[in-house]
Amino acid sequence: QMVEEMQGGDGPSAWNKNYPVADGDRQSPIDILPHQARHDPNLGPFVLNYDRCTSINIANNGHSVVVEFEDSDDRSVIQGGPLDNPYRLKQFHFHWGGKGCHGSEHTVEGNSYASELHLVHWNAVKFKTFGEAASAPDGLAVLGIFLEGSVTDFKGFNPKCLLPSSLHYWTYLGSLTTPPLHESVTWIVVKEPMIVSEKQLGKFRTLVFTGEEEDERTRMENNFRPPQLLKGRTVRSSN
Ligand code: BO1
Ligand code: ZN
Repeated sequence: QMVEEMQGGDGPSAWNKNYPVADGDRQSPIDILPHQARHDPNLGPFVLNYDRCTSINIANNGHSVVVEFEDSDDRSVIQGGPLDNPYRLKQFHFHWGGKGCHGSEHTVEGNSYASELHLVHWNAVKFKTFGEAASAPDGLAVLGIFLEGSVTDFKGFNPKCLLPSSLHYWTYLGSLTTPPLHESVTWIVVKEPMIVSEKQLGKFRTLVFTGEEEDERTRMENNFRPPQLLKGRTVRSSN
């Protein structure tokens, strides 16, 4: 891909050099084929308890914009769905592209959305720290929400409507989508996208990469990994 050549070949296709698990058996993201997803009547709804959540800070971490949460107790958790116990909210961040229609990590039948929100949770029932959970097969649960850019008018738009009205989802066993790419994530990808304006997506694209020398001064865009091989995994559907 041209983007990578311009970034000096240290992008997703070069990650297997330092992180062999990049070619592993449960990597993320994936292309979701709805017709091949298995309907599982045992998959109940997932429940978000974010009522008393305490955000700590918001940062440009060099790769995305990240909001971190206090995670010393179980006050903000996701539970139910494919999960055996509550997972604590640690942070959320976004992936986006440089053009209207690309930017999500997961794709649906080969189609991208403009952006993807990741709410990252860890299994504090089984593990002592996020770091410990992050490399365990059942350590993390990431909730993925697609953001779709719209060309329609948004005057008088009530932000409450940004929550998708339906929380039906696909779920599969996968990985972190950036190094260290640990295969520790139960992915829960919500089917219905949220609508955001092009102006909001434009705000993302005003951010600037930091850290890697080649990335300096380049606008933060296309910070998504392309879909990886399914390698026999089953994607389950909540409805
Ligand atoms: S993602 O949701 O699969 N895109 C994803 C990818 C990488 C991380 C998290 C989520 N990385 C981890 C870092 C930790 C850091 C943690 C929380 O994020 O490996 O060092 O503490 O910010
Ligand atoms: Zn992510």
